[in-house]
Amino acid sequence: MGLKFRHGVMIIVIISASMFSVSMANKDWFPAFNYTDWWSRFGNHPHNKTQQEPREIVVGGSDHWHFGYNYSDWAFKNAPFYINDTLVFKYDAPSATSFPHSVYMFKSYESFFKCDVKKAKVVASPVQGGGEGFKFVLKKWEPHFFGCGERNGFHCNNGTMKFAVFPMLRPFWQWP
Ligand SMILES: [Cu+2]
Repeated sequence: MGLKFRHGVMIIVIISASMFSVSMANKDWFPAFNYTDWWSRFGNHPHNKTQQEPREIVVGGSDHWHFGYNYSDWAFKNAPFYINDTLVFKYDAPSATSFPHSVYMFKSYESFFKCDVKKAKVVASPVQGGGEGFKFVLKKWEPHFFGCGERNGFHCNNGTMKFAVFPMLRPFWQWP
């Protein structure tokens, strides 16, 4: 009886372990999510109580917000992002020589994946990216799906102007 029970538990452990590895394999769809980061935050580590300052991050770095730059890759390389960090979207206002861009936020991963701009809400119009840029503060502990809304999703799809961010709770100790 006891042996059977233990056997059953082992099977459950194996199944959940394999499910975990499946979800790990799928984590590419959400590049900004960092598992090791979770461990450093909630694991049992000695730490000092220094709160790190929120960052202001220019989306795309010196490339700013334009057609054809791989923003998913950018988000992956610049992760982790934290709550109260500010994303700065910089793009020129529409002119004779530049294409208009904008910032939309998708409500679900599905609409983000398809660049379904009809199911997204406008967070910045084509004229809001000039000067210091449009600033978006990551206030909520939830996935944020950003994309350019221009040309009915063409910039988002073909121009790879899309990325996802899951802001983390900022650690109370110094980052190594
Ligand atoms: Cu665009």
